[in-house]
Amino acid sequence: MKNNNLFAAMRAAFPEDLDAIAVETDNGLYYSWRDLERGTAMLANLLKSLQLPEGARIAVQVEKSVEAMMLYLATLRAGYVFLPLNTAYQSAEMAYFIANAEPSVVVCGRKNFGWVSKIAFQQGTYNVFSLDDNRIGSLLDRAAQCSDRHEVVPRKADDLAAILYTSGTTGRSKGAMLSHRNLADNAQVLKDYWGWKTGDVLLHALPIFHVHGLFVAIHGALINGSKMIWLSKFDPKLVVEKLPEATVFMGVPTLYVRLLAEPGLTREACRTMRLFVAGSAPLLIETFRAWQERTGHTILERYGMSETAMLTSNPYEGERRGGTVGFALPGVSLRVQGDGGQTLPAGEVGGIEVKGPNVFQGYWRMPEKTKEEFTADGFFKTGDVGKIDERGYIHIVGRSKDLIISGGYNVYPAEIEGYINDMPGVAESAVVGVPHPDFGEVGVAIVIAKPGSTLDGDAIIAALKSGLANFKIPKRCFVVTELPRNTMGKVQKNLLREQHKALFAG
Ligand code: MLC
Ligand code: AMP
Repeated sequence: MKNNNLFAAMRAAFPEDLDAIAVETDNGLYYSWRDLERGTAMLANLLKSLQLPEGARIAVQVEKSVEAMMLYLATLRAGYVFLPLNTAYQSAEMAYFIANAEPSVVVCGRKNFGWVSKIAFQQGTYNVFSLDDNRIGSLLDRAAQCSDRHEVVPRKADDLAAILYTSGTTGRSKGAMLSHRNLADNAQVLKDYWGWKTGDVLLHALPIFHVHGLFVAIHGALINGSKMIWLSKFDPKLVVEKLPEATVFMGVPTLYVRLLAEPGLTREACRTMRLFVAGSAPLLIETFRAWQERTGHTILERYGMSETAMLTSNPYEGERRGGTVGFALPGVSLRVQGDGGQTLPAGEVGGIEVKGPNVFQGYWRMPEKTKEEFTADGFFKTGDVGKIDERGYIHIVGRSKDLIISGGYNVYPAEIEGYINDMPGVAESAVVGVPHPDFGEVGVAIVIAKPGSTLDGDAIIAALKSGLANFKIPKRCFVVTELPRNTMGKVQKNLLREQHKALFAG
């Protein structure tokens, strides 16, 4: 019987010459395909030696490194479920994820080992390892003692490969469960759709705890047996310097905005490039055009989610239209629904719903929530609002979910409002997203004090910083006496957005 383990699909694409370079890092390290084979085998054997239960979750909050990527691949290889966590998450956020996912193994940076292991132990997770981005940590110490030979564990197509937490509209994060089939199918579809070919080199500059950097980028390169130039962090100067050695680059819109500010970004610097991909947030038409003018390349914008991996893409051959996310990928059914549940014709705006082999298995231990998000005929409600134009291109025009996407990271106002409302002296708050030249959109908080209390916006921001991941912190906080409301008493966030839309203009 076929082994549907996603790792097996990637391993099968390794080039014949295992001594060829698979990954080259910005700190001068070279990893061959054999290194990836051996490293993932040793880490998989370490996981195996822990005698974890079937379906065990491996929760990982570490800085970006090739070893961190190998830990992901080893988790697949060993048949367990990978749970990546943003390095910006602080203790309350980590405590929630660990309590909710009940991982059997937790891996964190050495400087966080004290508090992370305490949270893990309190939840009954005793396998806690450390891993830094310089190949130091107990994880590698232990793996070094393991065999470098390992048989890829057989997985069924629907077995879980990863759980990605995405915040919920109520403020509680939900774990999107992705299977080996979900990820393998999407990787294969993108390989064909984006014309990956022999000799491609991916310049990898994204974080590896979300769909874009972890799945779209890494799977893209590995399932094509392509080399990666691995940047530990996005640095626009370094990207420009490395572009002439690469053929493919992927980024959230903020990366493109920052690259355009580099004088070194020229047609000459992009001479070897074949493909620039953008996604995770709307790419402004000005950025799309400026890129075309400066580099001669047309950015290919695509659209996806943690729950579904990639859903749509502009064509590789054919016209890439700025301001659109292209067409549904092969195998994906996409429709735009009206309020009455009817499918809308071209040009009309409604809720985007999708179905396909890439759509997730549901939210971890939230069957009710899962049910709510699917229609009776099996379509997933994305919470994005859009339309299909007369030429079939899909446009995303808004979101029905109350969500801010800042620099490609999702921020749920409900979560931030919950924190602010719990502060002494706060009666109520509203967090809205406003345009920002660098991050696309950023959060702004508007707060009302309780009668008799005096509040200070800067102090509220400072207090939030001690509890929440930094990218979630509103960039400004205003204390006001009332919030605009409709006749039902609901806060009119659209008016707040309108009122503050020019805060960061220019
Ligand atoms: C950093 N900061 C942000 C921020 N990132 N603020 C708002 N939004 C963000 N995204 C703030 C920090 O809080 C800090 O503020 C200051 O900027 C400097 O922090 P930093 O860590 O040094 O920032 P920097 O390295 O410049 O990071 C910016 C960035 C990063 C754009 C490189 O945000 C990034 O890598 N974004 C990519 C996210 C991503 O991969 N998304 C894919 C999701 S997958 P202070 O006040 O503390 O100084 C998905 C599905 C799909 O959505 O379709 O792909
Ligand atoms: P996440 O939950 O982090 O996976 O974020 C998924 C969300 O990002 C989607 O539901 C969209 O709202 C948004 N998104 C992803 N790609 C695009 C894009 N190209 N244009 C507009 N929004 C996008």
